[in-house]
Amino acid sequence: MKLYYSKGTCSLAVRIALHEIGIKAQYEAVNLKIKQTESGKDFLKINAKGAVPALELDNGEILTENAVIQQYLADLHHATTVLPEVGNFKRYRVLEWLNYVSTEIHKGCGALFHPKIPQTVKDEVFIPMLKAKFDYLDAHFANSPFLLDHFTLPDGYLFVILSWLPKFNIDINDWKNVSRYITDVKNRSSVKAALQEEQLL
Ligand SMILES: N[C@@H](CCC(=O)N[C@@H](CS)C(=O)NCC(=O)O)C(=O)O
Repeated sequence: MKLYYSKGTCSLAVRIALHEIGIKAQYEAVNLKIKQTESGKDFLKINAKGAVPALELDNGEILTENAVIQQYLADLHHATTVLPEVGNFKRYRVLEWLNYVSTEIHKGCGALFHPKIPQTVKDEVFIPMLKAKFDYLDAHFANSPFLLDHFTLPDGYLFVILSWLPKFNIDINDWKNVSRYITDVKNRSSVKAALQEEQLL
């Protein structure tokens, strides 16, 4: 299988999951601005949505959507530590967080990247909305080492999104428990390996 990725973007969450589960994969970088892969392919022919991550399976199928790719990988390899089996209620706790990270935290950052949204709107509307979510996470991490009681799929994903905060001049040290969580996740060997591969460490 091959992961189409772009350095430091949300596709890094899939790379972390691949390492955490222990799956060997190929990787091909995508230039998102021109929608071209490093081997010169038109990325829009691979994923018409133009976004990473996109996972190419050995049968040629392309699977997109971060939260779904991660579930597929865990299920395929029976990686029940990071995603419990169907029917186990703990699975739905993991999916509850995966959905929250995807729809609230990841997409909550979307407006901050938009070049046409004025900075004042970002400062007065979008950043406060995001900060309220960090308050929620901070309270959660006061009593929990990870999103759940051990590292599961959404932790790698949340870690990646939180790594973008300096770009928006948000200081994570304002949230002590989130800050501790980031350090703990960063120390995992799967996360270190993924960061090293993308030359982010
Ligand atoms: N719904 C997609 C969104 C993925 C996404 O937002 N990817 C960003 C990188 S973090 C991207 O490729 N943006 C380029 C674009 O959409 O043109 C998912 O959850 O995987």
